[in-house]
Amino acid sequence: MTTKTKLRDDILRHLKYSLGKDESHAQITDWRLALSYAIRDRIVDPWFASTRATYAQQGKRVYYLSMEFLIGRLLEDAVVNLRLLDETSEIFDGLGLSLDDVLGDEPDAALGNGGLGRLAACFLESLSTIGCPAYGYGIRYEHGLFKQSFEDGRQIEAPEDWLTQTHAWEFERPEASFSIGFGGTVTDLGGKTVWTPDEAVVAEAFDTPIIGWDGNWANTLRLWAAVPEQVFDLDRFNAGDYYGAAQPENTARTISRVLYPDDTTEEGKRLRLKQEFFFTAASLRDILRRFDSEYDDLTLLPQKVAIQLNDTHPAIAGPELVRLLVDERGLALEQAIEIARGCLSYTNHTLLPEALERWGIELMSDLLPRHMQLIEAIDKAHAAEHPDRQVTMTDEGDVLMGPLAFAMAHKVNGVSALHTELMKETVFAELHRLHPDRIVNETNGVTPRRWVLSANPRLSQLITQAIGKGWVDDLERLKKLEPMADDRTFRDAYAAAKRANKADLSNYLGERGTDVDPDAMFDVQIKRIHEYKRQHLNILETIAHWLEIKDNPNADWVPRVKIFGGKAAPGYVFAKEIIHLINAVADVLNRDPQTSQYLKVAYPANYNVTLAERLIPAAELSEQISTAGKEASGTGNMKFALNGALTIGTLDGANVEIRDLVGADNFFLFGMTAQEVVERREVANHAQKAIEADPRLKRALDEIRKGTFGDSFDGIVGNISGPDYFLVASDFTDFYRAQRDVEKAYADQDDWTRMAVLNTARSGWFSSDRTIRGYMRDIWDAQALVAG
Ligand code: F58
Repeated sequence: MTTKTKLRDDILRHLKYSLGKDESHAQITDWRLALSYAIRDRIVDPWFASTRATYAQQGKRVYYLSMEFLIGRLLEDAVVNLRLLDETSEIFDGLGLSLDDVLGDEPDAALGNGGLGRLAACFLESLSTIGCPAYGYGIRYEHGLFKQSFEDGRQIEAPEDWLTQTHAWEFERPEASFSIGFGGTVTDLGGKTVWTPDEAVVAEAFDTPIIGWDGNWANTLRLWAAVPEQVFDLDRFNAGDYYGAAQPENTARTISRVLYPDDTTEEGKRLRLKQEFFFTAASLRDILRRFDSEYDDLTLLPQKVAIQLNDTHPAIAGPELVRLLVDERGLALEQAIEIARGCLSYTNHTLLPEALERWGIELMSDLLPRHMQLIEAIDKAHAAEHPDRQVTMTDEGDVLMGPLAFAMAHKVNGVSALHTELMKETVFAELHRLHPDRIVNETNGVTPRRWVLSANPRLSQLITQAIGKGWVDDLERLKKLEPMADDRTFRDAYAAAKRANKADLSNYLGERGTDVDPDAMFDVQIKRIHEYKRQHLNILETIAHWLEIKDNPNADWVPRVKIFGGKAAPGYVFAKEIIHLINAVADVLNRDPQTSQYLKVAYPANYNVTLAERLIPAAELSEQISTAGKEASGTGNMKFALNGALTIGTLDGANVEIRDLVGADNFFLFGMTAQEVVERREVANHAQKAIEADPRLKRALDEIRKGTFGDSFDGIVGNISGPDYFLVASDFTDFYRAQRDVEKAYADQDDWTRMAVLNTARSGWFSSDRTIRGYMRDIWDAQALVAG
């Protein structure tokens, strides 16, 4: 039987026997689930083989602890990695259905906010592609990141409900469950410390296999759901208290109910800390259980177990692992700290002071009394080792999770070269002085399977025709495309692929109410809405440019579509005002008969992984315009460069490395450096000075102020003209200049394509396979295995 016939039979069998549907009654969701089960069946054997190989070879396991895994849709990924895309597509053609419709039916699993969560998802896929034995550990949120819509241009949030549909990929593991305690008291029983929590919930495991490229290896994403210890209080129910009877269930389930949309809100701090401890504690117990099944010497732990903390959200792992080793296994404190540190390492993703986690000592002592004691003990041990130290793990009534994570990790990494250097100079300056070998850099990467091969089939086909298929798991082979930048035929084919992607996107945007010309330049800024990412700089420049066109509507302007995508944290008022402004500007510009042929603004709602997969292949200009020193790395910037968009950007995060690799001539640089940013802030009235020096900027601000866009947007205008911490005004003039350089370059379409080809050819280093190999070598000391 051919691969295709067998797959077709399996799909039909699942439709009938797993879903209880016949072909004539099957809905698109039934087909999608039938395909998912048939594909999942093909993952199980390599999955088991991977586990067997790990046990047989006693390999070191990597555990990636993350509050977020922004995995998006999984079906296409699995089909592509099993190399079954053509067969699957033919099968559905034969059934009179479109595979795109079937794949498009899958909910986008948004168990993350942005870059940090998406990075974790790319890492899981790369770990499997490489064959590094690994588990991802996180929370099985019932509701992922909120759904965004716009009403009168303003963001409206609605709950996300991906789990209301059958989630085809997971296996429930009721046998793998742990009771996780909170609160209570700590007592000393004859020299033995005993923590007696006064509340407990059960962490129940759900496993999703993640298959690597070519289907050779699969790792597990294990997500914990919170369930009550006692499902139901029968006594209360019988006494007529029906609501109260369900209370234990409600209280427990709250812990895994929602993903925190950000940390800008004060409320729910206690719940957030509970979530962090819940999944961290369950994961550590699971890790030790697995270790115990193979080894009986705890000193081997650092040789066999690497635990990566994705930001400080799981940083309670330090004290919790020490607690497990001291209180439950009887190790001495010093030895426990040493073993824990040998296993743990920590990735920092931000230098923004407001995003560095701190927990009130009162809250910590109340919720995790034993851990608070151990944090103090860890702090004391650190002080004893370094008597001259200033840094402490607590400050002004708070526990500082950054220093705690640092102290309990054998390696601490930043996510781009610049960010890592700034970590050493700023937030971790003193800890770096005390531990000069601890901080290392691992520049982020993205998986080429999702972000090129699946998302951009036209480009992928062209690349494969030109250099063979090997690039998919050896992305630096894209270098071989470099000479083709000078080959007219190749450039034409490359430009045709981009044009077709743009046509697809313009249909998509048209169906959502914004008609755009597929021959205009597609200029894209997609990411969370944040002041430091400066979407307001971008829209301000758009207004200034619009006014310029209006002054001279018959000139030869380069047509452009400004595309925005992104969500604002529900409690982040300023970011929401930015969204409102962008939509208000879109409203005016798109209807302006004088200018709309040259300049349009599109802001499709509910930006998510799936929408990114649509936008990036069609983009020609990638906006990476954060205030220098603020964006730790960025990963969208890498996806754009690989897909042949040219970057307009500041020297921030990984932009620096992108520019170094693609070449300064193929990158539109503007703005102050991180150092200049710091100096500029010291200049009195810097914003006013910048505004006075640039009539275009002044005019754009006046235009907003006078109500052209409906509202006067006092918050934004007032901020840019006043404190302007993120230096929108001071970077405006150079940004405007760089945008005009972009237009000049775009006017020569053929040369633009040449630069785009060079961007693709020179960005192979940004594969997350390279990043993961870096972690394996520098941090985990882990080896890839081969499944038998
Ligand atoms: C991002 N952080 C960085 N945090 O901003 C970005 O530069 C980097 O490329 C990426 O991590 C991966 O290293 C980020 O996404 C969050 O989403 C926080 C999660 C917890 C709540 C606050 C936001």
